Amino acid sequence: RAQQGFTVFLTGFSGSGKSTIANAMMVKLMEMGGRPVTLLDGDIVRKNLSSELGFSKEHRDLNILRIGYVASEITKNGGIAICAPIAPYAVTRRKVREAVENYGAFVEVHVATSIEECERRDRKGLYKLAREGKIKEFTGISDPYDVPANPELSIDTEGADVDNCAHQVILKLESMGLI
Ligand code: GGZ
Repeated sequence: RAQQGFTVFLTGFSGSGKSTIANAMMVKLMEMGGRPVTLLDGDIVRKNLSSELGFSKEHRDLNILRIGYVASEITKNGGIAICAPIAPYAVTRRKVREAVENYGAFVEVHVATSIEECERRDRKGLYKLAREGKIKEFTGISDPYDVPANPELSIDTEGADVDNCAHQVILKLESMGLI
């Protein structure tokens, strides 16, 4: 019997390491062969599916529900979807979980880098702009983030390198019987 599809949904602050971990996982899963792997990264989606949207609660929710719809279609067809948006609202993440679980497994991964560490790194200079009020409604600074209450996995990136973080997700997928 063909293996079921599944969605890995990484959530966390800007600069938490979601994209980096998603890319490393993508490489590992593709090396294993078999099912196609589709990456739905925050910035890819915002450029190609959600280019008209901003960062109000309504627009973030729309963005996440679109990602969830695409992930559920991929899952339905037996593929692997890796999503990596901030997805700050628990209710919206739950809706995506429900959509995906109609067809396969939903693996929520909290990339739990603290806001202090993300701001200290400030790789793109966005936190500085948010502090200066030049970016409004910035997640963790001037906009909310609901910490996941029951993720399948929570990753502490402060004591582990990218490869190790991606490996933790792979081990979780193995323990769930998904790969
Ligand atoms: C949060 C923002 C904002 C605001 C622009 N708040 O580090 P980045 O740049 O590449 O990741 C952030 C990205 C967040 O988009 P998402 O689609 O993942 O967000 S959501 O899930 O909430 O829809 C950041 C950039 O967009 N960015 N303004 N105000 N991040």
